[in-house]
Parts: sequence; C-alpha cells; structure tokens
Amino acid sequence: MKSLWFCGVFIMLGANEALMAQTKDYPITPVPFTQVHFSDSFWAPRLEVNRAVSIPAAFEQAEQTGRMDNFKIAGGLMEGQHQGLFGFDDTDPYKIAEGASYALMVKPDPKLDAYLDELIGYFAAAQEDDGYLYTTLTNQACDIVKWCHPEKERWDNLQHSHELYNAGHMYEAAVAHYQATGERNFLDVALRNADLICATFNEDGLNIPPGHEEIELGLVKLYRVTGDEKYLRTAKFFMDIRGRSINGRELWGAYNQDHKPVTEQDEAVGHAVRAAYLYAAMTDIAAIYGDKDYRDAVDKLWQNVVSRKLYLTGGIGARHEGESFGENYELPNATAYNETCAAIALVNWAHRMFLLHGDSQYIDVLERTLYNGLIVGVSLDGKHYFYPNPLASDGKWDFNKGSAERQPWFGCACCPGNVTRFVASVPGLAYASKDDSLYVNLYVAGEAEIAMTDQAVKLDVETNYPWDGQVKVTAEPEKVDQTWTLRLRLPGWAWNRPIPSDLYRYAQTDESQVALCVNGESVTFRVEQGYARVTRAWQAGDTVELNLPMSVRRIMAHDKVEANQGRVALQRGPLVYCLEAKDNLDVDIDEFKLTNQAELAVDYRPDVLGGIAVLNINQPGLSEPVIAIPYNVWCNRGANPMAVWLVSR
Ligand code: FUB
Ligand code: ZN
Repeated sequence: MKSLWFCGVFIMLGANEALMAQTKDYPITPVPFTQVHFSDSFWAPRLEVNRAVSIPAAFEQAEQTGRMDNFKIAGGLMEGQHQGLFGFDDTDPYKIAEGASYALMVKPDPKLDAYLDELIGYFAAAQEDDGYLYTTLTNQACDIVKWCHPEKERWDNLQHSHELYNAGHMYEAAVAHYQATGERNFLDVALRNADLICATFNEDGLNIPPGHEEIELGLVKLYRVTGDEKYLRTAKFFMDIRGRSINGRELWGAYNQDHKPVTEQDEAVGHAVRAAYLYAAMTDIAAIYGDKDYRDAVDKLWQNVVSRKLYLTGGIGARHEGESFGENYELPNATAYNETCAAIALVNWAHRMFLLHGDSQYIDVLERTLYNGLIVGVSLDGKHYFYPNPLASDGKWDFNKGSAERQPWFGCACCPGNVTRFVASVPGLAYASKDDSLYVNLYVAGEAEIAMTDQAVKLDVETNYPWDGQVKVTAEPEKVDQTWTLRLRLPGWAWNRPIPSDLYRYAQTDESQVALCVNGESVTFRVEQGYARVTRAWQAGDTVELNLPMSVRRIMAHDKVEANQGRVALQRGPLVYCLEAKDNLDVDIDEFKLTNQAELAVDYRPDVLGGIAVLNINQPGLSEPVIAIPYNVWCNRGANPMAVWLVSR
C-alpha cells in the first residue's frame, strides 16, 4: 500500500475503501516517512534494529506479561486471571502495533501482517457492544490494578484510570494500521470506541477531561483519516474543559495540567509526558482551527520549556517524584528523570511547532532531543531501555527502575513500546513542504520523494552527518525549469546558538562560517527563519552543497542552573558528549577537570559502539588522552560512571 500527503490531504493510494480525508491542517506539510529512505550509518541501522529486533522483542514481552491474554480474557477467547499492574497495560500492545504498522509500510512482511491481524482480532473481541474497550474493567480486575475504579464503573476515576489515555494510543495505532494495510479491521474498532467517547463526553454529557492526555492526539488523527469533524471537536472539547470547574468538578491541579484553562497556561508543569502530549495536541488545535489563543499559549509554554526547563540533551522532566517538571532552572544531573516517553513527546510537539510556524528553532530542539536524550533511551542492540535518562551516573545508583543500566522491560512498560513506534517514524521528521518550498530539516543520507503544489521532486542526500557537516543534495525535479525554493536548515549549533534561548551558550564564539555551493559554485544566500534559501529554475541533477562547521564546542549553562555552575559540557554538531568510566579507567569522572588548555581532537572509530566519533581530550599534564563518547551510546557496555557536565574551575 502506498500513501502520500498532498496539499494537506493524506491520500491512500490503492485503498479499496479510501475514507474522505480532511483538508484543514498545518500550513506546512510533513513528507511522510514512507517517501523517505535513509541509507546512512546512524539512523538506517537503528531503524532496521527497531524493525527486526525491538518490535518482535516487545511483542514477546507483552505476550509473556499477559498483556495479550488480557484482551483474550475480556473477549471470552480464553479463561484466566487478568495480569499486570496498571490499567494502561493495554497501551503497550497498541503502541507496538503502531510501530509494527509503520515497519510494514517500509517493508512488506506477511508474517507480521498476519500477527497484527490476530492481535486486532483480540482487540475486537475485547471491545464491548457499545464500543467500550478497557480490559481492566471488562475483566473486573480493579483489585489487582493500580488506580482503578472505586465504583467499578466506567469513567468513575478519570483522573487516574487511563481509560481515555488508552483510547488515544488505540486510535493512533489503528490509523497507522489502516494507512499501512488499507484494512479497516483495527480502524473500525477505534471508530466504534471514539463514537462512544464523543457521545459520552460533550457539553450535554460528561464534562471531565482525561487525567493523562493522549486521546486528543488520537482524535485529531481520526479526524485526519476520516474527515469527520466530530473527532476534532471532541479533541478540542477535552482541552477546553481542562482547568475549568464545570458542574462543580474539583480541579486536579498542576500535576495534571488542570490548574487553569489551557489557554492561560504559560509554564510547563506537572507530569512531563502528560504535559507535552497536551501541548502537542494544543498545537494541533492552534493550527487546524487557526485558534490564536491556543497559539499564544503554546508559544508561551514553548518559550518556558526552552529557556528554563530543557536539559542539554533535550530531555524534559527533572524530577523522579511525579515524573514531573521541576521549577524553572531546576535541572539536576544525576537525579534527572528525563523519561524516554517525555523526550518522544517533546519531539512530537517540536515537530508540530515547526509545522505551525516554519521556523528552524523548533527543529533545533527536535534534533537535540532526537540525537541525544531520546535515542539514548534504547540500547544499540535494540533490546534494552532506559526509562529515566540522567546526565550523570555513579554507576551504582539504580536510577533505571531498580537498575543502573538499561532493562529489557518494566512493570510500567510505557517507554519500550513508545520507542518502537517512534523510531519507525523518524524519517517523517526529515522533510516538509509548503507551496513551492521544500524544507530539509534533518540531514540524513538517503533519498526522498516529495510532492509540492505543482510538481514532485526527488532529493538524493549524501552526507556522513552527524559525524561530519558536509551535505550534498542532488535534485531530480519531475518538471525541469520550474522555479521553487529549497530551504536548508542552518542548525543553531552551527552559528553559535546551541539552543534558541539563553539557557545554554557556547564558551567561545566560533568564526567558522556555513558555506553553500550550487552546482559547485560558491553562492551567497538569504537566510529566512533559520533556513538558507536556494530559489532557482531547477534542472535535473542540480546540486547544492552545504558545509556546516563541526568543531568541538564547550557549552556553559545559565548561571541559575545550580547543578552546572563551574562546569562545561562538550558538543560536536548535534551530539552532546559524555565521559564514561569504561574508556577512562584511571579518571574520576565526577572530579575530572577540563582545563581551557585541553586540546579536543576528533577521532572516528568504526570499531567502537557501532561506529562513533570519539573525542580525545589531550590535557596538559596527563600522559593519556581522556576519551569522550556521544551521550547517546553511553551504558552500552554495562553500568558505569558517566558525566556530561565536567568540572571546569
Ligand atoms: O501513565 C502512563 C505512562 O506511564 C506515562 O506516560 C508514563 O510517564 C508512565 O507513568
Ligand atoms: Zn515512558
């Protein structure tokens, strides 16, 4: 099955029963990941490991822990006792099914397709006649599951029960499956459930928002794929009633982002995953409805996160307690929570902010999180996960839910499933288009086929990014001699702005310039919203070469970040570096002082950790170089001490 975004409309090519797709959407259209093929040494292997290892392993974990059986029991397909700790365990099969559907779109796999159909059969069986689907309650399992239903009734504990959160993940998975296969079996389950929810939650019905946001994002996707505005209206309804005490409802407070109306919120608070899912969904509403209040609110919330609450690695959610944001500038290193799911949520939000505003600053944050605080969540073998992602470790403290290293699974297994669905979709973040402009946001070797208003263009990208900053783009337009604009993102890290705020800054400015050549000739270029514009009448085989200076940079944090006073961190290109004890047996990682005199030499090591550029820190007085590795691969050789922020004075 092929699919295509064209002028804001998702078109299913070859689907027998194509649904009406909607036409109102973001001003900028992402190029779907099915049109983008990575062949680089960083992402392509990770995508393949995700497809071949992580997805099957996660399905196996979900089976072994009774998550599939819970659906079978609810559907009367087997007898037995409901298993698991949480009412949201249903979401793990949903999320992995979403990842598997994305994988199917890239590579046909009849076995996986059949497995998904079997699984969807269990979901359908577990669904009650009126569309309700939540195995905990159907299986009367409230005595064994946390945060269940005091009255053992539907919707009687929306603050904690996750019924609506589960539904959101189901919708996202069902849309992915429909797009992958053209089959409606999963989508129909989702729509029956969504119809029940739309009929139940509205001005004349229940006026209660979900305790954990997520359904809003799923409903928007259902709207996109069906064109039925009811789903969009219900998504907005859930956000409009948050923070408002309707019918005497007692507000749940900041932890649930329910302390004031969402359009009045201006500081990121509470549970970080919930918050970022909400902010992403608010951005959908800002874009699709053109709602100014929503847009102003997400702009303020974004500003708060980026200037006060973002880790250098792009992680969010400083506190283990409540898996939550801390106060402004509260960014401890060893105790940082930075849940992997929160990083995924931030990337998804940042992508939407770009699609709304068209400014590269959002992709700068997206890229920082993607290459550092998010992908660190999964091991290179694709079978082990971090749930929290600290920026320092003594190698002993069990920060990762009872372990000082990655684990194959967790009692609360939100992160592994989320990683499987996210990694499969990464190529969809790389390109976008608007009218006669084509945006290149992430530099990854490979190919992309991009539909613009009047024509289609194939781009061939050659680069060794993130290990070096030279990028060559060859254009093969369908129609030659047509004028359109290629917008190449100039990453903030390449022009002395590591992030779009004063939270982090380079210790010294670098005078190296970004250089651009068209068909081998150096050209001057206009920069607009952080993109180098190349507007011309394009011919087949035209090339654009971009050279992004990739020296090693020392970074300092805002003085108000207590944890990093007197410390510096190292970054090269988009990658944040760390010291890990494995490479530096004679060094006390936490005490090591990086002097200004230290020389920082880059050494590409194809034999180390899947192929990485290490930094050799040649410090006067030390006989051996101290070695820094990209943060995203730390702890792939067992638990051991690690630090991102190094003592500098
Ligand atoms: O509550 C559902 C998921 O489990 C959250 O998103 C994660 O933070 C974890 O608590
Ligand atoms: Zn998680």
